[in-house]
Amino acid sequence: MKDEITREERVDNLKGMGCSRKRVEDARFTQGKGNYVDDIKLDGMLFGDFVRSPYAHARIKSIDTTAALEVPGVLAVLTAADLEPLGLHWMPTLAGDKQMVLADGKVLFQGQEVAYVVAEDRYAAADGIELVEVEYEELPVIVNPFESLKSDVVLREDLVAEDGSIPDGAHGPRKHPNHIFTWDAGDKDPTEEVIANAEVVAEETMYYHRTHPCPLETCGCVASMDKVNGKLTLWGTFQAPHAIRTVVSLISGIEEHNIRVISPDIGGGFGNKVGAYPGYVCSVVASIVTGKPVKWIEDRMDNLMTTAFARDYHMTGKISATKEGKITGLHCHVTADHGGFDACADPTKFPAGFMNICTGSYDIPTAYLEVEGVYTNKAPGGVSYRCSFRVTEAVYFIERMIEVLAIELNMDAAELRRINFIKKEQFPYTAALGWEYDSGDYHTAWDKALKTVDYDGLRTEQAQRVEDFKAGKTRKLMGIGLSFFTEIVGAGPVKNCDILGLGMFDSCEIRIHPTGSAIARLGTISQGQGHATTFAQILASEIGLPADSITIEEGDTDTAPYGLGTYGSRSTPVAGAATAMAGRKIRAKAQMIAAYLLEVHDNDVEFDVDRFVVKGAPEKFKTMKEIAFAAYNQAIPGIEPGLEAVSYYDPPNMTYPFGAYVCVMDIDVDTGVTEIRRFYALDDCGTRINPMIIEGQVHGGLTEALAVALGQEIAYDDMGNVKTGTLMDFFLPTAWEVPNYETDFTVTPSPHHPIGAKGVGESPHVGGVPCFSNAVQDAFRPFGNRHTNMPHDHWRIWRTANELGLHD
Ligand code: MCN
Ligand code: CUM
Repeated sequence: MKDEITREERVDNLKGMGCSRKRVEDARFTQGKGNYVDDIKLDGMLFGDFVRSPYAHARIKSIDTTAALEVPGVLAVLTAADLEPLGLHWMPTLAGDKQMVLADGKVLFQGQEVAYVVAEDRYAAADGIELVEVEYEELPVIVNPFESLKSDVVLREDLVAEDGSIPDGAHGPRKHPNHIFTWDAGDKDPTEEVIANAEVVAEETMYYHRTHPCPLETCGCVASMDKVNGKLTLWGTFQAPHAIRTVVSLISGIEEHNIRVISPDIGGGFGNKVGAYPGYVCSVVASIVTGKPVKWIEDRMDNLMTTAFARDYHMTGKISATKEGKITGLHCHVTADHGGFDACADPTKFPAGFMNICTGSYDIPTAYLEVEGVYTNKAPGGVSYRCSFRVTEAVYFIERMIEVLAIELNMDAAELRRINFIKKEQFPYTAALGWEYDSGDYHTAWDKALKTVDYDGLRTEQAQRVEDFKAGKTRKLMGIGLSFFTEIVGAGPVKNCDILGLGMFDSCEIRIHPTGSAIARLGTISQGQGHATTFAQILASEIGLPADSITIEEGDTDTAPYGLGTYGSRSTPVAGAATAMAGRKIRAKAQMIAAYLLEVHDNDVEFDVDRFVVKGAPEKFKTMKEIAFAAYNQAIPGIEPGLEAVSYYDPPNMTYPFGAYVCVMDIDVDTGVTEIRRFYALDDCGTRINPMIIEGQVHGGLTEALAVALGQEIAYDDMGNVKTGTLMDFFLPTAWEVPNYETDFTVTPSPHHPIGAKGVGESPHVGGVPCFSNAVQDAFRPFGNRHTNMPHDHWRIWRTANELGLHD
C-alpha cells in the first residue's frame, strides 16, 4: 500500500463542516460574471413599466391610453379593465388578503400600479408612461393606523358588504372597515392580574418605525410564453421560486408542469423578494398577449416606495417584577400598520409572524400579546429585512422593556437580564406564549460577552464621563448598549407552518457521478448567503467527497426538488437538514457497496472521513471515490446501479439561535453625532458550518441594524407622500459609518437538527437594532431618559438632548 496522507489531511481535503472555505460564488461575482435577471436578454424581448399613482388615496375617474399608444415603440397599455376578463386584476397575497394588480376604481398608496405600458425598450415605455392620462379624484388620506380605526373613511371598499356589514377577514372577525385582524396569544386575565398586583411595573410605548430592506438589485422578472409548446418560463428575483410557480399556476390556470420558474443570481433579497408583485403578473400577461418575452425591472424609487417594507409596529408594553427584579408578567399590545393591502409574508397561521416570541430570552411565567392589523394609505408589506417573521420587533420590544424595567428598579440592566434568563437546564423550554425553545446556554454567552468587553470597567468609565459632563469638562456622553436575543428560525414544522397551504418542508436531491464528484439540488435559493459554498461543506462531511467536487444548484423549478425557498433563516435549519439526511441515504447505500467490495458483512464496515473501513482492520478500506465508481460499473446483487438520494425534510421544531451584543457609543450632545467606539457580537447558531460566512452574515446584518437604528426610515407626510423614496433621503450606510465589528461565538447545538445547526442570517439584525438603540438610550439614562423612538439620527438625538435640558 502506497504512502498514505494523514487522517487530519484527509479531513482538511474535504473542506467540510467547520472550515472557513472561501466562497465559491465569488470568482464569478467579483469578475462581473454574475447572471442577474437584468442580464437576461432574449430575442425580441419587450420591456414593461408602470404608470404609478402620485396620490396616496384617490378614485380613478378615467384612464386614457390613446396618446401613449401613439408613441413609437409602445405596443400595448394594460389597465385593470384588460385584466378583469382574465380574473387577474386582483391577486392573492401571502397573508390571505387580495391586492390589486392594477388600480381597480381607486388607488390606496402613493406609487401604486395603475397601468402597465409594454414597449420595445425601456425608453419608449417611459415615454408612453408620460402620456397615459389618468383622471384622479383625491380622497382623504390616512397614514396613522390609530386614526384609521376611528375614521369614517373606508379604505378597502371591497371588504365591506353592500348592507354595510363587515365580513370576517382571513384571520377572523373585523371590528371596523379599516381593521384587518386581531390576533392574540397567551393568557389575558391572569397576565393582567399579575401585573395589577405586582410590586414593580414598568410601562412603555414605542414605535418600531417603517423601513425598507433596499437590496442593491431591485425586483424584476422576464416572462416568456412559448405559444408553440405552451410553456411559460419566468425568470425573476424570487426568494421562493417553487411557491411562485404554484401561485402562477393557480392564478393563470396554466398547468404547473408547463411553468418553469428560474431564480438566477439574486443581488440581495432580505425578504424584499418573497412576495408576488403586480410586475410579475403584468409581465406574464403581456408575454401571453404579445407572444414575446417581456422584462420588468424596478428602478430604485419603485423599489423603495412600493415593494415589501419592514416593521411599522406601534408597541405598548407592561412588564412586572418583584422588588428584587424577578420578572413576573409581560403584556404587549401592538397596532400594526400594514398599508393598503395585507401582504405580509408570514406563515399562514401567524398574521403577526413570530411576534409571540416577545418574552425573549427570559423565564417569564405569564404573558399576553395582542396584535391588531390595520389598513392605511401606505405601501403593503411588513415582513422583510432580516426579520425572522417579526422577531425583530419582538426582540426590540422586550430588550427595551428590560431597559425600562431596569430604570424602574434602579438596577443594572445586565444584571436584570442575568437573573431572568432561562437557565440551561430548563431547555427544552416552553415559553408563556407557546413556543418550545430547543436549546440554549444564555448565562455562558452573557458572561463571556460582559467579560470580553470589561463591562464593569465600561460602567466605571461611563460614571466618570457623567461627572465630567456635569462639571463642563466634556460635551460627549457615553452609552453602553446591551442586547440579548433569542430567535426562532427554520419554519417550519409542516404541522404549524405553511404558506398558501404549502407546508414548509425543504429538500435536497443528490447525484453522485461515477468519478466521485456530485451535484446536489435544493429547494432553497441563495441571494448572497453563499449556499453553493456551505451546502457543499455539509455534504463533504456527510459523504466524504471534497466540497470542491460538489456542485450546488438552486432556483430552477424544472430541476430542483420542491422547496419553500430562502427567508426566515430557514435554509440551514430546513434545507441544510434535508441535505444531511440525503447525504446519509447516500452513505447507507455506499456502506452496502463497500461491504460487498470488501467481502464483509454490511455491519463490519464503518465510515471514516472519506471512506468505509473494515472494523478493526483500518488498512482494508474503500474510498467514497472508489465506491462511487463501483456503483456504476459493478453488478452488485440486490443493489440498484447508481448513487442518488433525495430527502424532503419536515423539521420537528424550529431552531432557536441566540446572541449577546454590546455596543459602546460616544454621543456629541451639541450635534447629535454618534460614534461607535466598539461593537461586540457573540452569536450562537449551534454547529457552525462555515465560520467565515457566519462572520460575513454578522457583519452584513449588523450594518443593516445600524442603518435602521440610526437613521433609515420610510417616512410619509400627511398626504401620504413618501418622503424618503430615493437614496438621497433614505440612509444607506457606507464604510464611513460602519465600525469595526468584533465577532465571537459559543456553540449550543440544536438537539433535533441532524447536524445541530441553527440559522444565523437574521440574528445580527434582530439583536443589533436593540443594541444600537439601547446604546443611545443608555447615554441619556443618567439625565432622565426612559425611551425615545428610533431612528436615532443626529437631529432626533440633538432633540432628545435638548428636551433633557442638556443644551441649557
Ligand atoms: N451558516 C453556517 N452555519 C450555521 C448557520 C448558517 O455556516 N450554523 C451559513 C449558511 O449555510 C448560509 C448562511 O450562513 O450560507 C446563512 O444561513 P441561514 O441562517 O440558514 O439563512 P438563509 O440561508 O436561509 O438566508 C436567509 C437569511 C435571511 S431570511 C435574510 S432576510 C438575509 C440573510 O439571510 N438576506 C440576505 N442574509 C443575507 N445575506 C446576503 N448576502 N443577502 C441577503 O439577501
Ligand atoms: Cu424577514 S426577511 Mo428574510 O426572512 O428573507
